[in-house]
Amino acid sequence: KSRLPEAPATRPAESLKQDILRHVLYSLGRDTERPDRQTVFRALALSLRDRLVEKWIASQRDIYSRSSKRVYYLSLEFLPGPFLRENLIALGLENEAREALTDMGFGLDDVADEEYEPGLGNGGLGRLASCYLDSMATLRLPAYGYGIHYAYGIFYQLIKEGRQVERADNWLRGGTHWEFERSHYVHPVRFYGQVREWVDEQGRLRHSLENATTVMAMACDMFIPGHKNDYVLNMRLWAAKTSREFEFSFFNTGDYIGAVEEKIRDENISMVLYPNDEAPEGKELRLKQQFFLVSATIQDIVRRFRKKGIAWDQLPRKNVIHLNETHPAVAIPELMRILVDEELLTWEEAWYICVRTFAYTNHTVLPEALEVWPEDLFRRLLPRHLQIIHEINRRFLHDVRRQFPNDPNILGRVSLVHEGESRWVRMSHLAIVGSFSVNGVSAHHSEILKESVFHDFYKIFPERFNNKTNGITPRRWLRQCNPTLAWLITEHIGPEWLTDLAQLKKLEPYVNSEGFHRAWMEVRLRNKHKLAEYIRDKNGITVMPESLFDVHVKRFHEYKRQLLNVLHVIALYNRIRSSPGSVTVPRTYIFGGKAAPGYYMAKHIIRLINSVAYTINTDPRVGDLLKVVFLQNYCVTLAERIIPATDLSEQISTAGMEASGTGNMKFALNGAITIGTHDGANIEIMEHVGNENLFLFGLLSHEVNEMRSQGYNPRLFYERDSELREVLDMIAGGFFSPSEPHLFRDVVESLLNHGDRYMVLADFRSYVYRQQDAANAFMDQAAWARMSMLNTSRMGFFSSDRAVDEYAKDIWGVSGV
Ligand code: 26Q
Repeated sequence: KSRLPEAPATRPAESLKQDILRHVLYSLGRDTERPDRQTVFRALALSLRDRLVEKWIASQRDIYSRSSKRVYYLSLEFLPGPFLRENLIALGLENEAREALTDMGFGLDDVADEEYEPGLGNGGLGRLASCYLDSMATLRLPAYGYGIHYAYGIFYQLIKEGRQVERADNWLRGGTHWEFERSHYVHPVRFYGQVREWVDEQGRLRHSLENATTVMAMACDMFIPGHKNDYVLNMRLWAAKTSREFEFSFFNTGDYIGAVEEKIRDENISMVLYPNDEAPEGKELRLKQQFFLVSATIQDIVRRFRKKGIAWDQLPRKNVIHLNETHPAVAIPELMRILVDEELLTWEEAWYICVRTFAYTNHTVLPEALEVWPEDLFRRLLPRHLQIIHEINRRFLHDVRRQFPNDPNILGRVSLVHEGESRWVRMSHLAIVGSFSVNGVSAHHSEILKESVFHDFYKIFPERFNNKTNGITPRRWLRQCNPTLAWLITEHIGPEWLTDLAQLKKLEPYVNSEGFHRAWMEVRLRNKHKLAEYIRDKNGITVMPESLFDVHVKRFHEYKRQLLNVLHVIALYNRIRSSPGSVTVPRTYIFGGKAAPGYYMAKHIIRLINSVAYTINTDPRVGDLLKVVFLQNYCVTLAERIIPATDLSEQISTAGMEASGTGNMKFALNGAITIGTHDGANIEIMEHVGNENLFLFGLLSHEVNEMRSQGYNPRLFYERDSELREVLDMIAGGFFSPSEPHLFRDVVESLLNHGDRYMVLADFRSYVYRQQDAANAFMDQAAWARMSMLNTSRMGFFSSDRAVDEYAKDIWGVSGV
């Protein structure tokens, strides 16, 4: 076994500085005399990549030599956020980097601000995947993240005249410094074409794809270090490359420009991340992306497995493939195709292997978010896969018929193909039938899956259903984004909480210590000062750091009910105007989040918030009592600024609709108090921090269902509640859009005349009451401080280390190397 190069014997800070200068000159081709900040950032990143790749090679050798069972985490999205500080902390090089940079005349914070984050995800689902990679690395699991190397990530959001404007997110423009592009390392991905059926010499019926289009998938690797454990995982992202450059015939066609056009068409596959979450867009290119990820990844998995030289039936003993939502579910027929068509296993042998290899996590219960594809499109793009899905379905329905002879209707309900006027492939049904494990992401959500969304499947496969409540990594979401609070904690209980978050419990004895109180609140106030500065900088609005920072940041969606929040803001505004003195707690409202570019109502609500903000912020009667701020382009980097400065965390989805939420956990971990509904992980947060340390309100999910089935009438709430009525009348009457009085009429219509699908009006009054409770609590700063500390100290359960450990033990059957 060859030796890895030894680290030089000089001091770490000095050797880091030498590396930075070496990269400035030899990798970036710049003068070492006066490098600019961006150059220094990139050279530092390259210096860290050197250290990461060494540890990665060593980690891979460990996995290989132990012949460990591997975990493959497949996700169409990863949202890692900026890497610099994370990697410095994980490698234990923060102080060294600070020293090296100071030596060169730079501050670490300024240099870190040069980083532009890869936005290769929409929101919760992509961020969860990145938290889990962090924990898999920290737990030393033999794991690999697989995704797509989109050239353009989630759009950059500008707010112009109150409206969302989308700009391309060309995150690669400055070159890449964290990844290795492996241009020699490519897999062919084949789609379109026709299935040819033939009989081979042994008389077997064979299937192959003729006239397929081939695109190459090139690996780009990024490194994910564990926390100070010398272990490094990789996230392998596939970039599409034309296959034509790999063919000599390219030069013989004569149609040079035409061939280049085809190259562009091929490389389009990994061009852009689809910006819709929760309401998928059924575009051909999206299905192509999904298959592109799947095909390249399965080839990688099979290649590694083949090297072992063991029988195919050992595949599930040595590998588990985790499907992050149904987006990569076509992996199931793809593995079947390889085993049956190429490796010539029988159907039964192949299926036995598949169902023991795949596990599926569901992240949503919204009916419009369940992924389906028109059968015709499927047949055109992936003809052999559709045949395989039909065969899976035929056998599955045969078994179901035998299991439920007296319930013929169940067949239509569970079929992998919906048969109505048009035929649709149901990806969730495929994922459930082809996996040994199906999990939800909070206790509440997992119950809903069993009771309603997938009730039939629960009857058929009860043993497959389980819960894995989401978690977040405390390295990024406390240590890195809130270093002063992290330091205060470590000072009192030591640093073990970083890898064992349950240790935060040890803070509890200090909740009665006055000194700790003061220190805690000083740190929080300093964070609020910094955010206030940022707000002044970006939005030109002056906010009071001492005011209650009430924060609602997440993707814009009607079910997340940013609208409910703004209705309450307007109600407060009216109270201030009509009876000065009735509102005593000054508040700063902070909103942030992107709307899918084609989601009319979500964009309209963004516009409403900005109009309300303008009206309130410029009304002299309001003064410091109320400020409303919309921060543009909410992303991981911005979340890291906002969360440590938040007092009140808004988690107010309609009960039964937010699968889990993870923002809720990030806020509570940093000492914010939650105002929220009985939904997703809010319920478990309440169970851990105690009902007296957060503000829950509103209908329960079964009450939402009952109210709906009894015929919910939002108008009743409008008529009975004069404060609500005034608010809605103002919006509809153009109070916030004087030059366009009808501008926001649609918003009010959706509530009053289109059924208020998300029960905003039904929950309004209890929200207003709970907000008053929150304001009253904030007036007693000592009591608030206590609540804040208790939130942090009781959040141990919500570490992604706990979540990933549960996945490892209960689903994957793997342990650390
Ligand atoms: C699907 C097909 C075509 C185009 C887009 C999509 C698509 C993309 C993203 C569908 C859904 C998503 C994202 C879903 C998501 O982020 N769900 C969130 O997952 C979190 C992690 O489990 C939960 O905490 C949130 O409650 C859930 O909303």
